[in-house]
Amino acid sequence: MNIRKFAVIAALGLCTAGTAWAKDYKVGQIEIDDLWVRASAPGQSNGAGYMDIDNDAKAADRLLSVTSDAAERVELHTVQTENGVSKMRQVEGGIALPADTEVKLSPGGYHVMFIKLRAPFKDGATVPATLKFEKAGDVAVEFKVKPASHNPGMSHDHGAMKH
Ligand SMILES: [Cu+2]
Repeated sequence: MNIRKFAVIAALGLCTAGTAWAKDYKVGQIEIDDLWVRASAPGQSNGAGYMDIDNDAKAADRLLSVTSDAAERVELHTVQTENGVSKMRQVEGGIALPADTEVKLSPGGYHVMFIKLRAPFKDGATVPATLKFEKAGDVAVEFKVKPASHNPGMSHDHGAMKH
């Protein structure tokens, strides 16, 4: 095993360990796991949040919105690539959650956009928020702030994208 390969495996191991501490949430038949945001870089005024949403119900649901006192405004975004350029777009009408399906919000795809942070996200802190589902209702959650280097298997650098 060469050193680079070992480093990658070690990094993956750390991410897995982080996931194991994550608090899980449940509202109705919806389970939310591994909520995280990346620690803010100096001068960064926005932050992206990620999570896994598992809809165990036999009917589709929808993540309508996220609210949080940590930012002036919170939006649901997705990333679209046009002519080789990745751009973020607000998701109209929320994120669809098909029956019996897990939807992942992850770097390079769906994410929760915290706009104009009231204070920078600090490594190790938590960010309280409320998720609003169309059928399952509201649930209070906490996003865990992970180090700026945290990048679960994606080469896509969200932080470099323009709003
Ligand atoms: Cu965004």
